[in-house]
Amino acid sequence: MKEDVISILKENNGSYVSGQYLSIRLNVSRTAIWKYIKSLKESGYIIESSSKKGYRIISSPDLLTSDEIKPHLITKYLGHEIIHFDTLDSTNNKAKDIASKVGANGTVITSEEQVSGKGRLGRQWVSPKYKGIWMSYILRPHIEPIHVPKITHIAAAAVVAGLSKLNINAFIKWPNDIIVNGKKICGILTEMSGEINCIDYVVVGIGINANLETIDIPTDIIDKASSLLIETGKLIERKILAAEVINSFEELYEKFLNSGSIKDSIEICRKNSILLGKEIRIINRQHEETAIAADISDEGELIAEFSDGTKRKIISGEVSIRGLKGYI
Ligand code: BT5
Repeated sequence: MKEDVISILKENNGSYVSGQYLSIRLNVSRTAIWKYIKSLKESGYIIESSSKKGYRIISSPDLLTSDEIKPHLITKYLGHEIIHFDTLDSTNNKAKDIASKVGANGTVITSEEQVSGKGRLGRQWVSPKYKGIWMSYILRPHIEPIHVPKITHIAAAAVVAGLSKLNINAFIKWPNDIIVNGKKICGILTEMSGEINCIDYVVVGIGINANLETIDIPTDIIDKASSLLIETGKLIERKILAAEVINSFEELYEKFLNSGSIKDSIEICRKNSILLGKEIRIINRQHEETAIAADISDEGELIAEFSDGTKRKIISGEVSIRGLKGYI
């Protein structure tokens, strides 16, 4: 209901809307409207109240709600339904829960914080309140499960493209880390449910450290993790960046669905790769090898070249990649 009040106030572009009009249109009492307005003010909306004229909106907070993100979307379906939470364990878990019931293709789950944000292989993802963009997309592609890892490359390319709209130059540490000034500012976690030949749903989770400050980052990861605020010195409008990433994702994802190829995404991944040409350690369980990151194939595999000149394709998810001297 609060969302409906905000939509009506926004429809009126800063002009006054009477309490009576709101109460008739939403079929609730004027006291209820007053309570919604009070709660909206508490969550950061600046709303002017006049006993004669009613209410008018002056400004909106930077929240990851449907109302705040949707006006900036140019998508055909992605984000047309945004389900927003103040707090969650993990947006990926919530998205999987919703997808296993009715969640439509293109539904986006956002949360202001995650108390058990997840990385790959059961790792943790730090997700403090109001500081980042913690979002997951529900997708129902008609593709074979073997192609699902490609969606991580699409997401990585979409984050880089979204950041470039804000004039932020970012790099990709294949396959799922986004890097600014040598530090990780975003991670991607793609999960799926289905059978051998058929996907029920895919959930793409994207976590972007927008406005984290140094004290928000645990000391054990401070040497490799950072935020856009720390690296650029500028406060990021999370709703705008979230919308830009959603817009870029749908465009690249549609190209994939229509052509069966992720060439456009891979082009972005190659151009912005932080690994290509560098010496890397390929860590697969206990086994560790050194190679040069020679290329990324059109299918998204990392092509590693070994000292004897042989090359091998590495599939994302198979290994961890580290720079020779540290994280990159
Ligand atoms: C990832 O895993 O990078 C995937 C992260 C995906 C997070 C999103 S947020 C929305 C959605 N909902 C979820 O629950 N998850 C997704 P991985 O490559 O395994 O990296 C995890 C490692 O990154 C951790 O072990 C830490 O070392 C480091 N890390 C943890 N939190 C971080 C943060 N906020 N920023 C940068 N690095 C972090």
